Amino acid sequence: MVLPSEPEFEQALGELSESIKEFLAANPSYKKAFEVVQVPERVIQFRVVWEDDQGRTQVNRGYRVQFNSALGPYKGGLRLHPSVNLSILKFLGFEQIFKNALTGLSMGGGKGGSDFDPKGKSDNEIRRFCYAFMSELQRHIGADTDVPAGDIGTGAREVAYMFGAYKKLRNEFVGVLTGKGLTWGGSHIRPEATGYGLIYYVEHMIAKACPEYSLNKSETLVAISGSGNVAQYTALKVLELGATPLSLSDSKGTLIAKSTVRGEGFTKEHVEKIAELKLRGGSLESIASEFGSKFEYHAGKRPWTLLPKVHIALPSATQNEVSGEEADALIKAGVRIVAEGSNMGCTPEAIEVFEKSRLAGGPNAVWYAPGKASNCGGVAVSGLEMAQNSQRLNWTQAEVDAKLKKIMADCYEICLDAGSKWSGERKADVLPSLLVGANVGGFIKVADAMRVQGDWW
Ligand code: NDP
Ligand code: 8G0
Repeated sequence: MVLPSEPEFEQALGELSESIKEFLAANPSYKKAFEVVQVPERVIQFRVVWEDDQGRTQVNRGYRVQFNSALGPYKGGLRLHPSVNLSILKFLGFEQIFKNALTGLSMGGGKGGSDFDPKGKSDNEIRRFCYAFMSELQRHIGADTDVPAGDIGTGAREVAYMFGAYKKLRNEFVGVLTGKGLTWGGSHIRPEATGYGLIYYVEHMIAKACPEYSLNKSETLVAISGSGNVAQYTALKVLELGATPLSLSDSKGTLIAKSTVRGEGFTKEHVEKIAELKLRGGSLESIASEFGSKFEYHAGKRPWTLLPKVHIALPSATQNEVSGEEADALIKAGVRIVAEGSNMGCTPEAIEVFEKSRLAGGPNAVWYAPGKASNCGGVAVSGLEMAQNSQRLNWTQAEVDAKLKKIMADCYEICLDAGSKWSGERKADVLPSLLVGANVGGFIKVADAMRVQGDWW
């Protein structure tokens, strides 16, 4: 067996390839588009040298994958995490192309970052790293060329330092990054957008597949992984609507609510406490004891096997965070909806378990939504931030939220429609595949724009 040289990228490519099979069989000319779209337009790799607090030289690898610009300037976040490598950034950049297409906004796909680990670094070290990183990246990006943003390890503080560096180096105040502060070009709802958008998407899924699990009911039990930007705002929207979040996790372990009694999950105050902890770079383990006897901390575990009863599962930490066995455990716990807040949150084995359950149909079938559909709200509001920057004006919170809701509704409809057409013959009680729908829907849009621009023929 040949081992994959870019395992995460090959996984993402394999998923798309499998999903669009039926469409390609009926439309063979698009096979050429698939061959072309899997090669990035440009990959930039660079050295980042920065000074630590002891005055020592530190060096990291910096990257920007400019994957596809058929629909607009490259758009996608910057990940700062020791695991970052080209395989991970190519998978993220590749998924971003089709996700951005599903938002209906004018954005191409890209992703970047560095193997720099922000954990345990001082504020001054973060600032010096961000300046050093941007001193090279600045020559490759621009408001009409490539517009990066945050991602894992890159929050509001890092975006602000990078924006400041770009401005100094280029003498331009332009919308070259999204996720900016509200007073200097940022958009309302951008911090909330991925989590809120995920829940807006899930509301459509529930309405069609299992209205009995409305998020307005405290009996509806929601498992969430992660405790960063996406997980926090996902939990807050679940709470605002009235359902019960039962878990949050981080790279060290999981905190769960022990009771399945209605309403006895995490509260808004709990989530705010965790948000404050994460801003300081702390771990859930360090505050678990403050949550009292109704909560339980499990070191080294993810939430999926820990909960006896779950209706909705929302992986929101990182890629490949649900295994096949964990998917089985979720099904045993009664899960009906699985939607990714993270990118490629489910392993291929987990997806197979969920898709099999969907195909079996009936009252216990699971419905799975891939991240490129269910988490597109984040990049969508980044697109709205770009639009506001171009006009040099700011929309209100209510305006942005309404646009986000509309974008998630339209994205869901595209997925449902393409899924109905291209996910095989189905019995009346079998739902269309949102996996196929998202991949085919996004692919057609990108492939068509590439064809008329002369990228394939
Ligand atoms: P954050 O850095 O804010 O939070 C990441 C969370 O996931 C933290 O709880 C972190 O734990 C945990 N985590 C990160 N890496 C790992 C790992 N290798 N193993 C286990 N846990 C891990 O990132 P975001 O919330 O912004 O991103 C989460 C996911 O959502 C990512 O897949 C990202 O690409 C995706 N996404 C984000 C969007 C956004 O707008 N931010 C938009 C769309 C998708 P710890 O605190 O211990 O580090
Ligand atoms: O705003 C963005 O461009 C962005 C930031 C972080 C993650 C994502 C994503 O869609 O995965 C987009």
